[in-house]
Amino acid sequence: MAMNLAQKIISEHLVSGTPETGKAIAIRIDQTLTQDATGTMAYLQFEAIGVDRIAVPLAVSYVDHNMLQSDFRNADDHKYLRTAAARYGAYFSAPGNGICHQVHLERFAAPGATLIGSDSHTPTAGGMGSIAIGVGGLDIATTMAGSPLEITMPKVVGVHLTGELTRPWVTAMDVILELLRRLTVKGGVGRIMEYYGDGVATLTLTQRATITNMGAELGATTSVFPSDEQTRTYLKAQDRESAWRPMAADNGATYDESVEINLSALPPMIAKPHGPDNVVQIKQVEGAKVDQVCVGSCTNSSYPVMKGVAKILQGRNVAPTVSMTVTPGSKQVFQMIAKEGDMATMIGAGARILESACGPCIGMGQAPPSGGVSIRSFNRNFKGRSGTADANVYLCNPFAATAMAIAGEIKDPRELGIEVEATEQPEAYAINDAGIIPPPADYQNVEVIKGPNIQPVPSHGELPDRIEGQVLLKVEDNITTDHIMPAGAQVLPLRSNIPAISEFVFRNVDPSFAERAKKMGGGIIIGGENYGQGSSREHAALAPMYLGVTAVIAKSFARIHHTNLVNFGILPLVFASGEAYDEVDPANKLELDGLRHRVEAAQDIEITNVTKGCRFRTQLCVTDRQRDILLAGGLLPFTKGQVTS
Ligand code: MIC
Ligand code: SF4
Repeated sequence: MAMNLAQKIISEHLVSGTPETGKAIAIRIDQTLTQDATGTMAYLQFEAIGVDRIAVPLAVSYVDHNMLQSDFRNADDHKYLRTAAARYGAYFSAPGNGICHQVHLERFAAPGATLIGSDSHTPTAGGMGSIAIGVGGLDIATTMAGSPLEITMPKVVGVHLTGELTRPWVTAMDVILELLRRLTVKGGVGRIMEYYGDGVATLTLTQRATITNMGAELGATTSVFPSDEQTRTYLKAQDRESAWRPMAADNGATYDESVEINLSALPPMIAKPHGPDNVVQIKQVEGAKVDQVCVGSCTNSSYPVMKGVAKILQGRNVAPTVSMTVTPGSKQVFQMIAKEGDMATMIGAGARILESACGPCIGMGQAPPSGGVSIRSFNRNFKGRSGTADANVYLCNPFAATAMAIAGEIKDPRELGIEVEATEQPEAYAINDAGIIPPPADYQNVEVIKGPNIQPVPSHGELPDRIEGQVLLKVEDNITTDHIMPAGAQVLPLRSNIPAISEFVFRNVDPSFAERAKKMGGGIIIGGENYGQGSSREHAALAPMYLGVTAVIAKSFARIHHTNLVNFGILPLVFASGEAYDEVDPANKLELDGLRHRVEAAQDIEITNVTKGCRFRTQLCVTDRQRDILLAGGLLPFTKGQVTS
């Protein structure tokens, strides 16, 4: 049978199940990545499982998120991650090497490999032809401890690319913005986006990585490109040609759904506040004064992007009322643009150069002014994520963003009279892996060092037969994990301390949430469609669990958050009918009875609304293994049970 590329790679790694849409499958994982904001929990959980050595062929622990180090906490996390990597068998990428997805692409990603990462933008490596999936930290921990990854086989969507990106001011970013415009932030849920067609060969590897990176915003499980001569050229420039293998869908392969994009016809686009799918053409929103422009993030910080930005800034100035930041994605890129004079050009034009890290993308500094307009080449513009609650954040391609930094207002860059030239891929990147520390041979002697802010992972007992609790909060559609568990400079340093971070749950939605949850001894959350979209941060499940949240009842869930809820023993229940959502109100008292039997028998779960004296039905859409995880009280007790039995 002719297979598409996703089916091929999954079949090569299949451990159990049949790769048919909707069926549970387990796959062997070749590589894992963690970053520091999710990695401390992942390694604490790995330690709690009690296995002596990491069992996957390659694990890399990156430091790129928590980089402000305004006190000992970030630095202590880095030290813990470095010593844990050495002790258990992972590579450690020190602060300064760059953003995990960019560095992984450069130094480790391989065509045909499977990668899981405790970051939602792990699919960036799909640009290399990997099946790369974002998951919660606990899934990384159990995989590092030797378990395969269980997923529900997604649909495979064929994205047929025709034409070429030859129009001025249009980049790979516009391809994914166009897909977001058409499909929305939930259009990719339960799907793998697989790119094919004549347009593919015209895209360089870093352009492909921009597209696969932001496939996360579609809610897709992952996105994948074939591996071809473009892939080989990039790997050769990284001195890794031996990792290359050609990979493509078989002739005659079919897809569950298809979409077509003509690269030659795309205009420069922009996502308006406050969602990455709120996409229009730039010319439709011209006029507003711009306060800030940020170029960088794991979506747009490659060498060709930086070179292009410098060329636009050459001989020009950033408007005096605009604060422009530029973040090179990795040490390689940083070093190369420094050596080749592009950084001097950027500095001369008035740009502020930031270290290679996530930085403003996750609210670690550079918050815009009150009510300000920020134009970013990043992937998320959720309300408040920038650190300024009332800022208006727009997302567009890095060249258009640079043009707006010069213009000082939102403007179609094609009207500015500036020429923009394409940048060639370099023949050789500046490779210096001194900061990527391999695991030592004498690992038994390594002491794992935990600073005072690093607290043990909380866990709870088996699923009870009866739950009762108040509706603590009712929220609308598309609630993000940034709403549930905010990030930013104040909260990120608490990622290794669940009791402390739990105080911030829903802080920007309802500041009294944590206090109320504690007072009520826990309770239940009601959500709309696509509840928990966005990041992979398991803290958005773990911290509510710590506050006593026992169930989330929503119209539908985003994939990673759904799994994270299960992993921490919180029931993710789906309303059987839309009206039931309308009928349940905040502070209603709900009762769930006969739970263990219903979960075991895969039955619908009836809920009594004690306050209103009525009942409604919900479904628990989980795999058989997830039922067992829920019954055990979460993935940690479930896995520990398996390791010891
Ligand atoms: C993000 O972009 O939201 C993050 C910060 O990278 C998260 C991970 C985290 O919260 O630590 C993600 O995308 O998964
Ligand atoms: Fe970092 Fe932003 Fe990428 Fe998340 S989306 S990994 S915060 S650069």
